[in-house]
Amino acid sequence: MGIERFSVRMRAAEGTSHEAGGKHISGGEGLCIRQQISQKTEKLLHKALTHSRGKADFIRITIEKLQLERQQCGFPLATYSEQATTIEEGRKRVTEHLYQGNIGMPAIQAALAFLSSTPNMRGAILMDGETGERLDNRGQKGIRVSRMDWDPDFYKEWLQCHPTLSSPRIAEAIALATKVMNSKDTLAELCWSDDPEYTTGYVATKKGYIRIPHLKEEGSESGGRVFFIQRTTNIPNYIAYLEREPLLIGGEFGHE
Ligand code: WAQ
Ligand code: MG
Repeated sequence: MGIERFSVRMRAAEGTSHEAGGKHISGGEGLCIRQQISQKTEKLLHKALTHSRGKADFIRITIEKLQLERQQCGFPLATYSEQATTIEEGRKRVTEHLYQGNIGMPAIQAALAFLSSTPNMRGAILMDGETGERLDNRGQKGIRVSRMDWDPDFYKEWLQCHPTLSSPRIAEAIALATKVMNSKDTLAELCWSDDPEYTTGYVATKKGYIRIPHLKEEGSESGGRVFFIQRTTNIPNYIAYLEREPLLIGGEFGHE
């Protein structure tokens, strides 16, 4: 009758809370069994307290029990790594992959321009995959994808096949992109970090998770996530899926 997991999530801001206009520092989400709640919480707190974007003055941690169904377990996206040596080249790769993924040129340009000029987003924006029009009205809060994680044993097995990809940041990004691409409403995703030192980003399409280096200048705090969708998507349902529906990568059901 389903499997029990706890959703543990964190968001941190500098100055004051996000709601009161503080600067977004860091966020994180995970799923774990009851016995690992303290450990998971400690990891997220450490992430918030040692972040390159600044000093966290407000930290919110939420811990909540979930029951997962069989269909809420799944496999991660296939992963590819592209080469690029300059920002121009990196963004050219982005454009090619999104275009091959049926995203229109106006939307690709709008997404690149958005991520280049947005230093304080805490979630993702929804964009019309053809015209580039923003389709959510969440402002800087955006939409925070939540309640997804790797099963720890499955992750260890996966790492043996992907030894060069062993960082929590990459694991978190693949989990998020897998959940986003699991919705039939998502056409593609573009992401790069808002952390000043991390300039590799990715495109997720039906093909998989494609890592691309040099998507922004080192030192820039501009970054975020754009989910490309069809204009006809039922937005409230789509947001409810992203924010609330759990996804456990691997796990008891992943091995069947
Ligand atoms: N849901 C929606 N948007 C989010 C979430 C989330 N759970 N987490 C982060 N974002 C948005 C938000 O606007 C952040 O400012 C932005 O994404 C960047 O988040 O393969 O580290 O955690 O080498 O800084 C991708 C490449 C790294 C990894 C992305 O993003 C690789 C990264 P960060
Ligand atoms: Mg960040």
